Amino acid sequence: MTLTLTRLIAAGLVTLPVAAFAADYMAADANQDGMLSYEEVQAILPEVTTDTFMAVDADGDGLINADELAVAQTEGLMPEADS
Ligand SMILES: [Ca+2]
Ligand SMILES: [Ca+2]
Repeated sequence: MTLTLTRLIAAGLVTLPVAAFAADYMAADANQDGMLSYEEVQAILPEVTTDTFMAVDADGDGLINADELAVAQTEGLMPEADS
């Protein structure tokens, strides 16, 4: 059942509601350094503003690491990852 739904979504035949949207953070990490830059986040989540990004980037290094992402998801700043 799940596999069938996945295939329909992949084929563009089924569109999930916005609330069910899940980001693929692994795919978003374009340079595969294990962190997400603002540009990488924007590629999958264009609605994330610089203000949101800065709020998520707790240590202010300009990159979101796994810990910062986990906190952001808990606080609802970023959608849950697609796993
Ligand atoms: Ca990266
Ligand atoms: Ca950071």
